[in-house]
Amino acid sequence: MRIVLLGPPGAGKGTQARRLVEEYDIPHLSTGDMLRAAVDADTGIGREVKDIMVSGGLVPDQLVIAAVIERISQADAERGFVLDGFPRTMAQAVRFDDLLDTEGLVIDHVVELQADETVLLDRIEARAREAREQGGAVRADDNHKTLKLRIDAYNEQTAPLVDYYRSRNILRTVDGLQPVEAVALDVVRAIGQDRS
Ligand code: B4P
Repeated sequence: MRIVLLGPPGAGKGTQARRLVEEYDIPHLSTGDMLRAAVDADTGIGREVKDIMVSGGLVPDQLVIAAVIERISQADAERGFVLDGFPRTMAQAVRFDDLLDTEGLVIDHVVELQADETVLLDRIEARAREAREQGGAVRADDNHKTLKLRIDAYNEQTAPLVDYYRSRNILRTVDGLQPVEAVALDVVRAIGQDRS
């Protein structure tokens, strides 16, 4: 089972990906988490992407693609995966399809989580507030100004993927404005429809 979650920042991709990991016993591949780990560990890649992430931009395609290729070559990805935050550009999508094709594989399901801008801002601010209250680290990109830029990057570079996957009839859209449990039910139902 190879699943891609699409949606603007804060739509709930990470939240729903963690549910799908439990539901289908497949690994969670979050390019955001991978890049944040590289920044925290101060690796060469981390130093390269830090400023881009803080500014809300997308990191270069080649770098993200290489990280995903390395990750999906690991043994646990043989049984499938849920991709959260990748692909995010047409170049990433096409390269990923080519890569899967060489292995005789395809993406089985793409689920788009829809949510409007006001809710995204509320959620991101709530996450930052919660982190502060718990004495934890607030994500460097979880603030009003950067969120605006992340949403612009989504609209310009990622939103076109919706039509790309729709034209291949593997896209299902779910209302991401609902409570987490309701979104989770709809996501599993959307995937189930495809399988029946
Ligand atoms: P990501 O880490 O992918 O961050 P995201 O899109 O902002 O988060 P997500 O949609 O997963 O929201 P979440 O579930 O956490 O990317 C960060 C940065 O990394 C990018 O800006 C870019 O610079 C870089 N990057 C990553 N991948 C890349 C790629 N492929 N190419 C180039 N650059 C890349 O939810 C947010 C909050 O909402 C949480 O607090 C959650 O609890 C809450 N929430 C979720 N669902 C909810 C619901 N239904 N109701 C109420 N609250 C909900």
